[in-house]
Amino acid sequence: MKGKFITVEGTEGVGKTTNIQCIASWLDERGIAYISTREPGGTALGEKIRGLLLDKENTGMAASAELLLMFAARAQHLEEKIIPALEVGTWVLCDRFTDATYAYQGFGRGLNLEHIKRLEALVQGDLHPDFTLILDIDPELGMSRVRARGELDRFESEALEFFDRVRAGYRERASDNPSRYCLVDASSPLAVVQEHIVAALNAFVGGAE
Ligand code: Z5A
Repeated sequence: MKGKFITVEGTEGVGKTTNIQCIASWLDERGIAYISTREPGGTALGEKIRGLLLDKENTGMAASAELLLMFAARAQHLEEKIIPALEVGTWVLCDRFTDATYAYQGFGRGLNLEHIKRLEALVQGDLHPDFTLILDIDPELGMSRVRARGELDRFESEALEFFDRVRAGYRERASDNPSRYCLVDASSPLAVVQEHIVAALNAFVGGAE
């Protein structure tokens, strides 16, 4: 029996970390075995790559280098952690995955979406998340939350227009494939956001049974 693969996405400060805890509690309540992980990162090698990607000193990083580093970290993550877990029936809860690559490197940086698709096929084969939660927020509000938290990383230092394009990318992907994605308005109070998330998870499990 294969585990289910759940991913959580959105622009900066949208509340992924906060709401992943809500999903983890939902899994705990049902006695579902899972691992919680993140991208870029999730393995020792992946976390080193994450360090390179987020380091503000790497201002001159080419967009294509950024893209390849994302997929390098992902290849390691899949082989070392995600696939072995799914194969023994453990669910995987992942903070960002390939939708982020389409949104940030594709829509945000303007890289060719067909190139991303080819890398996706090379690295993942036909493995895709079963359910993707996209937390949606006006980037200006998200960035005000992030700024209140402290120092900004290389991505967080981008202009608002960049995050507008990233957001548009996520919304387009969600509307193209409504059966896999659930788009939740993340500007609402946390309790309301979490009510929507729990309803979406219940519907996902109901549909998967
Ligand atoms: N990236 C990429 O470009 N391509 C890829 O393929 C992948 C990633 C996989 C690192 O990701 C970067 O990698 C990311 C995209 C790029 N860009 N950046 N930066 P990350 O996920 O680690 O970084 P992040 O998006 O900045 O996540 P974050 O900073 O941890 O934010 P968050 O998890 O979404 O938010 P949070 O920490 O849960 O919440 C932020 C604050 O808002 C916090 O104080 C909360 O208490 C508050 N909050 C949350 N929800 C609410 C509500 N509903 N109301 C009020 N306040 C709230």
